[in-house]
Amino acid sequence: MKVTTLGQFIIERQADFPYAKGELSRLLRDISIAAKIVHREVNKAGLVDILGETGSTNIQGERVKKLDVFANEQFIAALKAGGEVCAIASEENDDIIPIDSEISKNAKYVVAMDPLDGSSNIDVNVSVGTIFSIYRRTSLSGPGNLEDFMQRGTEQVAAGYIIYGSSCMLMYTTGKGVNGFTLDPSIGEFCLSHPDMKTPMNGKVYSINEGNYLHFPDGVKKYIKYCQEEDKATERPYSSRYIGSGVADIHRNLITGGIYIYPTTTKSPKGKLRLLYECNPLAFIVEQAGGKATTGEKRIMEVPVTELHQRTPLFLGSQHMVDTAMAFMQQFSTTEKV
Ligand code: AHM
Ligand code: MG
Repeated sequence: MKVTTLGQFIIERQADFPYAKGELSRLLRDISIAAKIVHREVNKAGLVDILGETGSTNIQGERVKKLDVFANEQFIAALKAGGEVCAIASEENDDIIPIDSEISKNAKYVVAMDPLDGSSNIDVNVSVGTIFSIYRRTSLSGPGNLEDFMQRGTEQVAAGYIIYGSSCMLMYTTGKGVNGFTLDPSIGEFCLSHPDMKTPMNGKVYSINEGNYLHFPDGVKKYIKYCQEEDKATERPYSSRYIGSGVADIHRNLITGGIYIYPTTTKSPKGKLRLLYECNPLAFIVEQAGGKATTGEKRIMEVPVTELHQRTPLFLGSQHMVDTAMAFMQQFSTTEKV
């Protein structure tokens, strides 16, 4: 059986980007290196009681870091060392990180990322993930600036996520479909396991934090009730599955078919999730796999980006399910427009 590693695959696909001269390939490689390091630490998270509590000093005399802080530092370090990006935006940093170094002086890209999404799940041994989004810079030279990130999701040149789950997987797209790689720990390589991945047009899973039910827009409440009704023709009721770790919920739904919703609530009137480094990259992946991603009203990737940490409601997954949920939104929600 032929095994294709991520490195080989990227080289083979480089011809898709004749103008990119390998920079994008190197950037993806830098991300995969940080992912392996974070994977190693996530795997050891349960040992923290033995090796030292977060914030304490471990046996080597180093401060034990929270994993989300550690992940942030690893990705930033890998991207800086690679020299292909001129600025980074991260969920962990209030402001962008401009990069001003000799090796990055010709860098063409900026990266927005959520280094460890769903980090409340680490302490309970549940999957977490990293989400990343790559844009071509709009500034001309020098370190990147905030404006470089104020681009719609449609301008992404690549996006992906890593899921630190029962296996560690890296999924990415450059706008020519989605390919998934599973880390083989025995050789330390991501190997192509899900080539040209497609998501089903329909599914039987809905994923939403129903604890917030009373605070949802009417359209969402009605859609949830629709999912729960008995109907043979559409194989309802659907199953409710919510891990509370976005990458894990979305990854499962991508494979089996399903819908993930994080709507506006009366407590979070703009939604909870972030447009730049959560919703846009996930939307790019899901669309490239044949699914759909909207705010409940319009396409996520066309929402103008005006703030680094901008929030948006998200309806994402199998096309038919997203269409149905949007129809409920249109019919029942008149006051919650975003
Ligand atoms: P985070 O970036 O602070 O981890 O928040 C994002 C996470 C998603 O992974 C997950 O789907 C969602 O927030 C869960 O939120 P809630 O606990 O409100 O349902
Ligand atoms: Mg997050």
